[in-house]
Amino acid sequence: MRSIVKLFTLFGALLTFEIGTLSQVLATESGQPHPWQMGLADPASPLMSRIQWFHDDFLLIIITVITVFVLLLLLYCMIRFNSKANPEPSTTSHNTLVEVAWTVVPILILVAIAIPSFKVLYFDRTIPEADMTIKATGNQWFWSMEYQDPEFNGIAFDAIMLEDDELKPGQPRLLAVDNNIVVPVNKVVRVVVTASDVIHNFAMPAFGLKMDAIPGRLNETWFKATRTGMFYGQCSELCGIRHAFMPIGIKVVSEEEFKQWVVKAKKEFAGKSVAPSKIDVAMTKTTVASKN
Ligand SMILES: [Cu+2]
Repeated sequence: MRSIVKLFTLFGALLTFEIGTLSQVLATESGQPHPWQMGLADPASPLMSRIQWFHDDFLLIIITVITVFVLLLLLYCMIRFNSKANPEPSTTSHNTLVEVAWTVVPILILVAIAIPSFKVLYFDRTIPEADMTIKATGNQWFWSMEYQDPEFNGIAFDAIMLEDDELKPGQPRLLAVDNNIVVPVNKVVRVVVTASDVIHNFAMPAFGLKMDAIPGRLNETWFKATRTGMFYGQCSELCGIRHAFMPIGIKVVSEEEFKQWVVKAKKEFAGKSVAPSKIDVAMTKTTVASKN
């Protein structure tokens, strides 16, 4: 089913001669949305793989079968029972067998959907023993990240969206940030999510993450990145004027590269909390945005 979604995307790209899109679709699976994308993000965690199976290979088939069945039923009724084909309609008003069937069959379908649905939810909510913990705090309008384990000496930084003139080649507009979360591949990362002002939401489609960041409350989620690369997410809770401009970048690297990054990051970020200057930057940008 996944390949069908991809085929549709390719077809859409061909129709509009979007060669760039074509190459992107054919290119290696990316950690960011691309033009003409249909369907979910390419999974990069065990949770997202399960979510994708549930949606693409299970729900989509059930939905298609039901839709086609109802369409055929409608067409049959329109042709077989219109006033020309059936001038003297039957006066039947009840049929016990049909009524029991159209009650019981949907119940069975819902139960069949509920079982794998709960399985996915259970998998999501059962946080395995974590290799490391990162705290993400949503602020209007940027994220503050903290590496919580003692071996990181309190690496902490803010992640602020890059403006158009700050983008380096290859960095996506409105998604790239100045400081990415860096994590090792195939390690369980617990993410503790909270907010300092209003409700935000820590969302990372390729990992299947979407967790509300609520002031005064600690929410927990987790991911295990199954491949290296750059992954992008966004705040997914309307949180104010610059809600659309507080993306999240997660860079998944090999164990070795991660160790090197930690050495560097300790020098740059250790023991720092939210820098007031950066809050000012975000606020200034807001003023500019509201003036425009
Ligand atoms: Cu937000």
